Amino acid sequence: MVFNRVDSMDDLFFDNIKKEQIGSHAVLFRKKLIDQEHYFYETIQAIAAEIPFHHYETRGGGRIAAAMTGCGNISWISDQYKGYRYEAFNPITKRKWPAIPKLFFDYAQECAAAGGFENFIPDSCLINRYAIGDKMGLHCDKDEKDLTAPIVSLSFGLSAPFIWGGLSRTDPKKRYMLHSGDVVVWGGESRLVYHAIGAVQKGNHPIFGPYRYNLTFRKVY
Ligand code: MD3
Ligand code: FE
Repeated sequence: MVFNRVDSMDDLFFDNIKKEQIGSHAVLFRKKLIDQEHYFYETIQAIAAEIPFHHYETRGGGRIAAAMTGCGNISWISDQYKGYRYEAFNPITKRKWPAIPKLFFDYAQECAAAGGFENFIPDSCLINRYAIGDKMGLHCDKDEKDLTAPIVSLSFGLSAPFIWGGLSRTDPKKRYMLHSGDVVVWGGESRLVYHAIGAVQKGNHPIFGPYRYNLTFRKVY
């Protein structure tokens, strides 16, 4: 009998998708959505046609490198006066965000379940677009009312290092490269970990061009 060698008992092939346990309640699925790249590209562009990608400002006037749009009942915004928060109306167009497309919802729910969180009902999807060299500083996401729900993160296009620490800002960090089609699910004890994105790598992706896109599905209420 032949056994496949695995580097650790946490590295398994599940439905041919490599699954790495990167934290107590954080799992990374390599290339899980690689066959859906075209669908995600087209649908992101359709959402951006309604609510254009925008560079929000942090409180005090700093500029966030990633350009953002979103969908769902509420989505994430920020401005120099009140800082970041979730809002039902987009401040640029003064319109409601587009609904989460049915397939977005289904993929997010399927990914959450694969990560051990059944029946995930996201009400918000933040879409971040990074140009080459853009970063996102160390932070944790704690403004969602329901911290028992996981966050599902989908990456597309150019690659970037994902930096992931602990519950305290100064805890030691680990680094994982995230590539197009990779999915990460965070919940439980890993829900409030500090994380960051290092400089997006140079390149020109055949579908996504000179950008990295990240979608985070959240249950805010
Ligand atoms: C771990 N986005 O939008 S996704 C964010 O790639 C954000 O654009 C990064 O951090 C990006 O807030 C990283 C991975 C991620 C997202 C939310 C998390 C990891 C998380 C919330 C809790 C723990
Ligand atoms: Fe985050």
